[in-house]
Amino acid sequence: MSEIVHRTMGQQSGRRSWAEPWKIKMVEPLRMTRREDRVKALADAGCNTFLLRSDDVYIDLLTDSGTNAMSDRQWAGMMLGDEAYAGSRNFYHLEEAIQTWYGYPYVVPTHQGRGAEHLISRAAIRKGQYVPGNMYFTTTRLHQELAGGIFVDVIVDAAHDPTDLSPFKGDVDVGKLERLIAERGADNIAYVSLAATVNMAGGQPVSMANVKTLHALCQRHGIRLFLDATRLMENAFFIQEREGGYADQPIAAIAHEFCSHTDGAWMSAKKDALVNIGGWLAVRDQSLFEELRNLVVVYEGLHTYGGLAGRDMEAMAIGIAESTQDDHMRARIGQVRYLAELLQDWAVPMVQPVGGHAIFLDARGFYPQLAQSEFPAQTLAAELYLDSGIRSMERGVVSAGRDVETGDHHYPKLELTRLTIPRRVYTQAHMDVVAESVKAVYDARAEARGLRMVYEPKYLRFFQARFEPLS
Ligand code: P70
Repeated sequence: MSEIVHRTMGQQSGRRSWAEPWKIKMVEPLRMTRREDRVKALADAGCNTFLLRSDDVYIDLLTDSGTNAMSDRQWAGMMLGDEAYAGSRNFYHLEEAIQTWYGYPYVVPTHQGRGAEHLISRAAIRKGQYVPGNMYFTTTRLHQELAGGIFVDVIVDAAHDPTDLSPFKGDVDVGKLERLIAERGADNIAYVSLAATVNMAGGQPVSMANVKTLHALCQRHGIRLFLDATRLMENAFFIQEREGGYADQPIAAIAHEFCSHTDGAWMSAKKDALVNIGGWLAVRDQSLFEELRNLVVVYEGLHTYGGLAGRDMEAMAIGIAESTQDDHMRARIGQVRYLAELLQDWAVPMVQPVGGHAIFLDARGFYPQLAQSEFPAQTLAAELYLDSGIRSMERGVVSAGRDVETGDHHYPKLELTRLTIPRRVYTQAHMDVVAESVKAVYDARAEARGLRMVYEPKYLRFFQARFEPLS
């Protein structure tokens, strides 16, 4: 971890060019569709991109979750799966990878992120306790609420403003957290739930200074600080780029230091860790670990596989190490920025600064004529699909769900449509196609009419809700 930051061929010679640090060994054909097919597919899907068949999608930017291309080393690791029910050697590789790169001593594998969220929420929340966090995430908040917790958003105000250019819009507003502690009492705070980066804010990072301050504050009050490390390596890239004193430190060292200021973490390994399935939970406290290890056998599987195959754990262990490489991360975030720059040239409204995993289009900026109850971001996702078969995801009022007390919609300030970039999957030419399609939809913005919801499931409604166009 002490190696110096790796320079690209272009940087070594003072040139501007750079390229992906890999070449392609296997390809998967894409399917083109015609507009009339897309009209039908979208109607069958109730205008919800989660309900489309992937065969009807051309470029799939629904999510960066589980959609990564694995490396040759990861595929080789898949062949080394030790599918023993208990004590698989792949679990010990995974445990060692998490101890090495994240620095937590006690590890529990889970089938994916929400499996880990379920366990930590059950183990660490008493009914009626508050759970402050830097903006909600859908599954995180749901598990906190199902465990009897009350989520409180303590992110900086800048995070709610898509035009604010602050470099660390994922930071917790320490004043907000202090006020919550003073009002409710430290004993009524279950833990602080810190995500790095912050998905719903647009993939915005948390600074090292902020996590240090939070840790000191939490320690003074005897409150634990748990990290959602789903995209922590991306967060570390932003610290290297933007925070004083970190420019010459490798991402691996920055991420490790970040974790050292927390009491534990969970991860959806389907993102940073470059696999198609997997997750984990890791803590420093032995008695909490014992409780989590006990719970995992009830809900996920034995504590040495947690719902995963041995081969999945091996691929994850290798993927974690690959995710810490500076040249990998530069290319990953470089591709997101390439797309952003094309769109900025056309003044397409989006969250600024651009985050790590996606472009978040500002649907209010596209469709000022639509009320938030007419689902502008869902409308934009539908229009993009109709234009070119590109699949994106709503991150606005539909995702925010309803207030558990009043039953009303939550009306989030951010009404966004996410173009999420899978890791190592698409090329620069695909990004050109996406940019032109977004521009075409932006140019036709005055014609959009909005949607009404005709079916709404009880939990995480955005996954399965159905809509019809307003005429
Ligand atoms: C996405 C995915 C998953 C996720 C996350 C953070 C910061 C936990 C999880 C849960 C998948 C998704 C999930 C809910 C709604 C839409 C999409 N994010 N923490 O696409 O992990 O999915 O493995 O259970 O981003 O952003 P998992």
